[in-house]
Amino acid sequence: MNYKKDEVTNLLNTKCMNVFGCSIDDATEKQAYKTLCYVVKDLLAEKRSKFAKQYKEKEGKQVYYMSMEFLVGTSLRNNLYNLGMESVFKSALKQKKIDINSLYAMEPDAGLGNGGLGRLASCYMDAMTSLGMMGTGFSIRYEFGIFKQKIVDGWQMEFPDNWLEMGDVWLNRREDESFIIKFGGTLKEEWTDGKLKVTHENYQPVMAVPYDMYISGYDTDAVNKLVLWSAKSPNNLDMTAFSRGEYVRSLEENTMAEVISKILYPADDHIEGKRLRIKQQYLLVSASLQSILLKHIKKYKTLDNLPDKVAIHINDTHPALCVPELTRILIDEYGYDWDKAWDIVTRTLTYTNHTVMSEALERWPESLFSAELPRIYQIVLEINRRLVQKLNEVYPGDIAKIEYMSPVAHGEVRMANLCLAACHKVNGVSKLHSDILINSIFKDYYNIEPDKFTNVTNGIAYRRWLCQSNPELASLIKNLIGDKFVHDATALEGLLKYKGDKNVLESLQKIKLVKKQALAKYISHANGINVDPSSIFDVQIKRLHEYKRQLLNVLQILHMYNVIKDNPNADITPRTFVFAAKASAGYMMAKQIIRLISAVADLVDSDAAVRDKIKVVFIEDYKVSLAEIIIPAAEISEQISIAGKEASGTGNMKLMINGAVTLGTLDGANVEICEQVGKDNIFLFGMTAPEVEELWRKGYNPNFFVTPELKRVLDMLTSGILGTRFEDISKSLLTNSFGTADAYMTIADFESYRQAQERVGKEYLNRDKFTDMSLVNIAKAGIFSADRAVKEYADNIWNIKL
Ligand code: 26W
Repeated sequence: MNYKKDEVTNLLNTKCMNVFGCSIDDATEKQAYKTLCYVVKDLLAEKRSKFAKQYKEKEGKQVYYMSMEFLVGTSLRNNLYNLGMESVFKSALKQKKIDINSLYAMEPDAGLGNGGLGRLASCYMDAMTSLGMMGTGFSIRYEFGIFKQKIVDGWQMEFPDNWLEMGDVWLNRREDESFIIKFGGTLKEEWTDGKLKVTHENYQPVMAVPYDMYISGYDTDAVNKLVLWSAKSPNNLDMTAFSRGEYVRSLEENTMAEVISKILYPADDHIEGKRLRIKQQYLLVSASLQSILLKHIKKYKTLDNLPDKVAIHINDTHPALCVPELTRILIDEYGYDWDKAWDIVTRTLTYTNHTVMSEALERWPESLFSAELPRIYQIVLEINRRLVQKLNEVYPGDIAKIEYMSPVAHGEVRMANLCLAACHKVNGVSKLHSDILINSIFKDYYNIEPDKFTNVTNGIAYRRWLCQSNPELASLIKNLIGDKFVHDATALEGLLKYKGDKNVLESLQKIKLVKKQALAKYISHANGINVDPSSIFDVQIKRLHEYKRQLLNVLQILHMYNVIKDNPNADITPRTFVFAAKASAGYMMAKQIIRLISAVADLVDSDAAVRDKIKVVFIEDYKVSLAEIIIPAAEISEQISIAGKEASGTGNMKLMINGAVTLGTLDGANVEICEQVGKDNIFLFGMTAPEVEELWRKGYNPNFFVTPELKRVLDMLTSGILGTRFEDISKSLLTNSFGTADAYMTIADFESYRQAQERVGKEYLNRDKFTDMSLVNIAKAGIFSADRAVKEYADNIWNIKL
């Protein structure tokens, strides 16, 4: 958009006057921040209305992306950047003596997600918009997003994230577009004219009120919407109770309804079979589908062509209720018969799987499911009945297999099987992950319908992660190869011709140093620790989970500690180990590992012989905006999950494009990172996925893999670090009474990891060679752009022409 400085100043003044009754000169900082956001929102609204009009005339196919999570992070800088208006706003504000950076700093992260899955959804909204697609995200307006984390004496403490106070500036409430969602109740069945009619009675109605958030894209006419549903009681007060003087009881029902959208479930990678969670899922699904179908009917007067005009995407199984709910609406509300309804359902829905961890595959007890969603339950049973009938023809008599594939079995409703039964396309999120899906957990479905399955390797909104978070690097790249890469990330390959170019390597080193200094400043402020910007910055930043093996990292640090203690002159390249990770609140082992990291941080710091060589920092409250500070400063990207468990990873891609070299296993997208950069530009270690499988088959006893160095480290856990013992951890690694010790093979991979870390230390000493590796990583990161990923979804999954 083309605005001059004075016009921007006018917009700011008028808005400030309208909302706060003062000019921008007299506004408080908070008022200035809100004014700026409102002005940007208005610009987006204007663009949106043009885009929507254009689109309406075209009658193209559109995507609805259903996800319980969107980890949006901050929007202000992103929107200004995307509109190409950052500098004009900056100078307009500067004239008013307002530093735009201090306004940026006031924006809370919209933390409406846990980790990888939620952030991916946000990156894809950005890419859809940048590609000019009509794509709408649907989720929940959690009043409290992912909790705030503080570390107190090594323990994680959780605090509520009241993001709406400053974050609601981006939301537009649309009360008039609300829908009623029905929970509980009973079903009445009647035969009329030879047709069975089911009526849902005595249900508790909850109103779903949408809040729209505009999503901008880079250099595009498109503006998309993220629609966040909020639960509201349909009747404000129970007047009978109120008139009897029972004020509190009259409010009770409101509170019960409104609690549905209060809080994001903070569990990543494990299910909690909670009633409230299924209500959240149904609220999202039912409200979104009602809204999609109403719009469609208004436009086309029929739902027969729904699959030609609409793709509805199920982001992991959390919105899997789309399957029975869409069926229900078509049958109960629009009068379709089963076969026709099912045909529409299957041709409209698609599904992405994001994890193979069995504890994360959603299952609901039938009793809870049927009590909360009686009509939906009935439909699920019918889907199941028809499927089992079909499977009996394909696998006659193979009861075990049919049971394994069934959406309903053993007293549970299994959401992944529901998606597999109904969706016409199913994908994994990296080559390795998609292979594992078809060769193992979804094998039986693959055997009947191989064409249903595909892969789309994840991608990132690299303009946020490179151009916005690391403008210094982006501008160097522009000087070297021009700005084509801002539209087309594969143009980064142009950098390869600067391999070995002394000047370029020096510039890269200078920029890295600047970003390391910035992170050092943050750490000194947040942790009160001074870290040395000339040491290697080695980072592991992601949710805390045993399979991601933060523990492997700490054990190796303890080993380094021992080496230095034995020989203070040992040849160790100074290193700063940075961790940032939230543990799900009830995950005790994860919390113990955080404690261990903190204890090791204290241990190395307390020792004069060690502290100049290694530093360990745990930065609290990991979130999108913090990642934007850490990632540009990183030199080593720790991607050390046990092979076969990390579906893809996306932090690995963000770190790569900022020049960090991966130290990792051949897991998830690391495999493809390795393919891109070649074995010389990545530090690989550990067992491969088939080797892991083979070791489980043979029987794994970690005790056979304990080297003397590792034994010494494990003994430290047992005897205590600065007085704290970590026996839970060492026991979980070694006590093999039921063959369950070390479920993530930390011990089996330790020696290989130790050696890889030794290589890192040595290779870093040749700075130019290391920087060359870094350059190759940046140059080869283009393929991991979300633009590429979304194009593949459009081509292979949604059947949308761009
Ligand atoms: C129901 C509890 C629950 C909550 C979240 C189960 C599972 C999840 C997600 C599937 C976990 C998740 O975020 N998975 C991550 O998805 C990323 C995007 O595809 C991948 O890059 C990560 O490898 C994967 O762990």
